[in-house]
Amino acid sequence: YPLQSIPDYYMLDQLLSEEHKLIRSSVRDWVESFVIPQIDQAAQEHRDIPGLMQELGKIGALGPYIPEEYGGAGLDQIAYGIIMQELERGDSAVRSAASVQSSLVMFPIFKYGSKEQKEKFLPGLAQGELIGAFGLTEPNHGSDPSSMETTIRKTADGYTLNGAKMWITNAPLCHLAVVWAKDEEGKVRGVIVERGMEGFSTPETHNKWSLRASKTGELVFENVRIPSENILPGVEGLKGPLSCLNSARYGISWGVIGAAIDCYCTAVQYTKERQQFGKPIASFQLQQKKLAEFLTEITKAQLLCLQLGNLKNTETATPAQISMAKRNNVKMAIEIARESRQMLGGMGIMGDFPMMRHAANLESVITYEGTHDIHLLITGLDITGINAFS
Ligand code: TGC
Ligand code: FAD
Repeated sequence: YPLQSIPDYYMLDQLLSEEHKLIRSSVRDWVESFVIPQIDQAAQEHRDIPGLMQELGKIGALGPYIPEEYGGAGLDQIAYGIIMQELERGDSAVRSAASVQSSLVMFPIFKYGSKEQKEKFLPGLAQGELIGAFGLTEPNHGSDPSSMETTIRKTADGYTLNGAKMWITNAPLCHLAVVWAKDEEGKVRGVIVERGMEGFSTPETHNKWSLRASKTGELVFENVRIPSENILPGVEGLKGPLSCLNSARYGISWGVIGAAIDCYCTAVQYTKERQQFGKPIASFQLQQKKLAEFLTEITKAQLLCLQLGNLKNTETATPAQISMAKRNNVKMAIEIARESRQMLGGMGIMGDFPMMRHAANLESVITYEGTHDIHLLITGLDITGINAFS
């Protein structure tokens, strides 16, 4: 489909700066030239895209809102969101790579790290020369990270880390991982674990039917000796990892609009060209209903993100507002992916079209960064003041 057909039904461009539009067009061009030509094959072959992180670094997609002194681009939150949207129009795996690196690795090091940690890691992460991972989820504790079993214990000359993390994006590729573990007092601490530390391994998780162009794996710690300088000094407690999730969930809210746009634009073009019963299938009311609902939902999601971005820019967005946007927008995108796939008939299951890949990817997106149901319960808690989790 022509890029001019990407919808802006409510003329939201009027609310964007020239810089936002410039960033969007450069990331869009990069996705067209670098991601789209190879993404289907990478996903079919269940392998990552070679050199992806360095490429993301070159286009400024890693840590866009981290200040320039640490290698970031010093952009605002709306620019970050726009970048995520454009990347996920290509594939959720590409957005995942950028969101983990930006929100879950660079953000905690920038926000809670020492000056030395920032200087040591942030510039390499921003360039994509270093690949980071984020370890919160464990085999026995996903939605309930406060019950984590991974431990960090003080020793004579530093710390020892024991335990395991599961479902970790980029674990098999990472040079470092920001890992969350409990100390002797049961307080959650952030630890930077580096590749090569004895007792640290990262086995890959094979045979996924979702996010196939992204590497997922475990982080296993067997008496890993951690020097004191690798502990994040600026935060204690579950609010450390959960504050990183605020940033990543916000980015996902924007990102999935990109996946929905890719499905919508493909469906518009296909249904106008494909003829059945002597007419384009776009001329049938049932198909028009679907297209009209897709555009309505995409437009509503865009509005939600834009205002959430304004709130993020003034640091007034609440975690519950972010949960609402993540939950609403991922549901919107997964429904558009599934419905639009049907509109292509048999062709919809083929790799020549993006729907099946987006629909499968979005099964992970609706699960990670807090499941669909957990975000509903966060909203329920915000409304009632009553915690229904436990
Ligand atoms: P709770 O008692 O509510 O809170 C504990 C402490 O944390 C604070 N807090 C937050 N702080 C910042 N941001 C938030 N969103 C926060 N939510 C809570 C809270 O104020 C409290 O602070 P303090 O100072 O009083 O101690 O915690 P809880 O144990 O009841 O859990 C609440 C719940 C269920 C909402 C939370 O655990 C949760 O969000 N669970 C979902 C887990 C999750 O999202 N995991 C994601 C793993 S990372 C991932 O999926 C990456 S995929 C990336 C990719 O590939 O793109
Ligand atoms: P569970 O917590 O076991 O939940 C199973 C079901 O029970 C869900 O439907 C859930 O909604 C429901 N449920 C749980 N508790 C309640 C409740 N109180 N009330 C009602 N229903 C409930 N994690 C990381 O730390 N870092 C990463 O980089 C990362 N990347 C990921 C990449 C992929 C591809 C995937 C699939 C996951 C990734 N995750 C990562 C893990 C992800 O965050 C977890 O899978 C997610 O938080 C859910 O945890 P779980 O899988 O253990 O499911």
